[in-house]
Amino acid sequence: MSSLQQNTRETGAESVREFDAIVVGAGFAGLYQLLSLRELGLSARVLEAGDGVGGTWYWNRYPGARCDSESYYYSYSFSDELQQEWEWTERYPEQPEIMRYLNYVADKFDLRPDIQLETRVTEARFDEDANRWEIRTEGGERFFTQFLITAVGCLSAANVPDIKGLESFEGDWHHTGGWPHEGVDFTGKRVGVVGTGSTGIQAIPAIAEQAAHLTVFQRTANYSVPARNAPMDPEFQEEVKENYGEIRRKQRESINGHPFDINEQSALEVPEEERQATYEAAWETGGLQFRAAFSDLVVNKEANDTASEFIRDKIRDTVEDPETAEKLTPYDHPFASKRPPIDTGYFETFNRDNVTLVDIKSSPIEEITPKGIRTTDAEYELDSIVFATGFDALTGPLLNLNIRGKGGLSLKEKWSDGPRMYLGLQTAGFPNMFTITGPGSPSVLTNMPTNIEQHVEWISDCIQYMRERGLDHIEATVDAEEAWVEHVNEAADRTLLPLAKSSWYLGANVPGKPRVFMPYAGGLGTYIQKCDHAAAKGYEGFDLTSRAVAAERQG
Ligand code: N01
Repeated sequence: MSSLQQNTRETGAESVREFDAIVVGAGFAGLYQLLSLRELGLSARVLEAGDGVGGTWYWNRYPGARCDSESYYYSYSFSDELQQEWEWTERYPEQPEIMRYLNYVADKFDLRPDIQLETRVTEARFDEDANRWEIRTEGGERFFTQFLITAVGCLSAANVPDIKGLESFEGDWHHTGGWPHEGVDFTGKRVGVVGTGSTGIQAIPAIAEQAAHLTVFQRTANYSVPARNAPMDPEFQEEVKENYGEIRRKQRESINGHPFDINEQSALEVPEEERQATYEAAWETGGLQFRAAFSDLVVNKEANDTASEFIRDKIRDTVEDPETAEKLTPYDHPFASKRPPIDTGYFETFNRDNVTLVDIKSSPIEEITPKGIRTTDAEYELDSIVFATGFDALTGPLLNLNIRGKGGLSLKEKWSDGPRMYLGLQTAGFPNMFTITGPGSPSVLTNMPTNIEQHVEWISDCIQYMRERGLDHIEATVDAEEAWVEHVNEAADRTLLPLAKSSWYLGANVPGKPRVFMPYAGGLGTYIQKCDHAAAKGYEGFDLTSRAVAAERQG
């Protein structure tokens, strides 16, 4: 019998369900959190808006969607059996392969009975008297739970730009983060793609191959490094499996959750010839480890300039039309100060006869007309528009849950000047609520499954600690939160990341969003040590109490 059946009671027309823990979201985070809570003996339920598991990967099924971390480490490490038996087919897994993997995990660990699909959470409210959360869904269901764990992902609230006239467009339009499951056939169509972040850079080459004509509307030119995707070499896969212990250790001790080695030399301490040879070798290897070519590319502007200029030269060498090449060349931010995209034939795509680049920084979009997109320069007739315009990152998915904590304070009010969390795990005033990879944790600056696993295990250990001691209430203190927010800012300021003024790390892509650097840039290894240290000191920075004992003392 599943915990749903065990904990359901019907009250008139309404069904009210009680659980020890409710997890919102059935992606990498939600699936593992469910398993981990079950192992503690808690009754837990996952509420998921989609009609399948997969989270961000469930929604992002646009053409060309592929992971930018390598398959052998963009995966769970918690089960050696799982990592030994699963066979990856490519260096970077394509979206359908990740979906197969997550569905396999859901079946292998028999998670489905405790996952409720097509259930969108619309409200969560902390009831102080009862010391529990009440959760409401779009379908009118109510749930009560001691612990609320959000596993909603960092990049799951689509940012569809508010452009005048969109509703008048006679063709079809889609945001990449909510792609139709049946796919979209662009054969013979005139397609416009707005946005050249990681998503646009993946989608543009794939759409160009199908469409009659593709017009790319670029606001900010971006750096990109070739992915060099290839079928998985069976020998390499075997070697990885034999060495998983060491690979996972390296990931957890690393800066970004990737197991590759960072060159210990500064880009500035080697002669020009050697520096260029190092970049050439890294370019040939491809992938996110281009950042590891030298030790100081994300912390020293002068060192970074050498990498940025190397990539600019590659763009000029690749793109045949000098005017198009110039438009595609980024000058406004240092390489890797925004999440660096990796690509398969992105710059080469602009050499195709059926592709046009429109610079909407110099000629902004004025409106969408029934026939297409009109900029200050011209009207571009289109049959389809693809918005690869990113997400209301990190905070958006949490604020969409309409969460209210103590005293009825809403998370929206509390975060009106930007997110405030302690360790990215809890926010003061919202007891017994944990966030997996929340603002203030390394999250999007890392290989996500690594940070997710660490968070899930930390949360489960904390709940276990509380249960063993008869504690039922945990809340980050305001002092710990303040100190952590300050530390997050200092950590960002030690890097070049805040220099990218149009970055979604800063919330700059969403009009009206507070400009606050959201993820923790101090490195995953350091971050894990800080989380472990807090736990070892009896959850330092958190108030842990038993409500019954507290009430007795008061009475
Ligand atoms: O979103 P983005 P994304 N008018 O915000 C432009 C992860 N990811 O979906 O830079 C016109 O980076 C915007 O322009 P600007 C990865 O972490 C992972 O591409 O704001 N243009 C930009 O060009 C990534 O970083 C994988 O000036 C507008 C683009 O749209 C994150 O998701 C794959 C606009 C948005 O770029 C987000 O990437 C894909 C407007 N009103 C993504 N608003 C993997 O491989 C925005 N833009 C795992």
